Amino acid sequence: MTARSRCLIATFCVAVALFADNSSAGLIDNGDFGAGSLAGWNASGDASVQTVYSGITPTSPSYEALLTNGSGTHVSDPTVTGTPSVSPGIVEAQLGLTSGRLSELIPAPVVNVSAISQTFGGHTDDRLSFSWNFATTETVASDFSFWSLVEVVDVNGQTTYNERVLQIFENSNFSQFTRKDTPAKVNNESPRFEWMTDWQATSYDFSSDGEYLLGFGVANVHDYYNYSGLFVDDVNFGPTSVPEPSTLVLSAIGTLALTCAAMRRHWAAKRQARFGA
Ligand SMILES: [Ca+2]
Ligand SMILES: [Ca+2]
Repeated sequence: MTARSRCLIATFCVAVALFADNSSAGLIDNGDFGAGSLAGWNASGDASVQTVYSGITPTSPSYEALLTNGSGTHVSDPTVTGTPSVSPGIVEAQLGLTSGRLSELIPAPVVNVSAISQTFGGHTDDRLSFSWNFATTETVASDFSFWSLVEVVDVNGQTTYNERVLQIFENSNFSQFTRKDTPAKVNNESPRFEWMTDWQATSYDFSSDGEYLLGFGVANVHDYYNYSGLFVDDVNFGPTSVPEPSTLVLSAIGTLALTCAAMRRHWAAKRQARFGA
């Protein structure tokens, strides 16, 4: 093999390695909501993107998703967008969950829900990660926010949905997180929230390849009164261990240096053979 061939192969290998390390990143469409819309997501109910709301700013520029369980039927139950939240059955179908599953989760009767969802290809050993912030005005019922991950399997034209994750982030009793006073009425939005968990990070490592349906939602429990919201941002899917850019650069430089050294030896040998130097 000539030095030139080795050079070409080495360069190709470096290019493939660089590509492979990032090949599964970015499979979530508009995961940072940077499009300034819910493009790439299916939405039900009161779902929107915001630059700031109730003093809650995105974790990445320049937008965050906001879901509320408002239905617009009562003064304590407003919506942000004017589109009311929907019945739990609609969201359960959207997210590939069995009928009645959301009420089983709390457990208490869910009245209405808003949700966003997206289907993507999952890979073994890759990681899904995202940021969320549950905010509420509820003081009595256990309004809750949640996320779901369902594997979508097609067998002989028949689609089945296998629930992998259905997890409450937090409910309005704040069983996991301490209530925090929301920052002062920064923007005087209506509706605004009174308490929140602040931004939290969640991740999930995949153990099998497949098509997955990812969902985020917020639910009213027992009645329509006193709304809650779920902020979502930075939904990412990629390798669990991404090499540092500096590591990649050093690897590429090292490989190219070895190749160039081999080429120099090759040219020196040719010169020696031709001129006898
Ligand atoms: Ca963002
Ligand atoms: Ca409520």
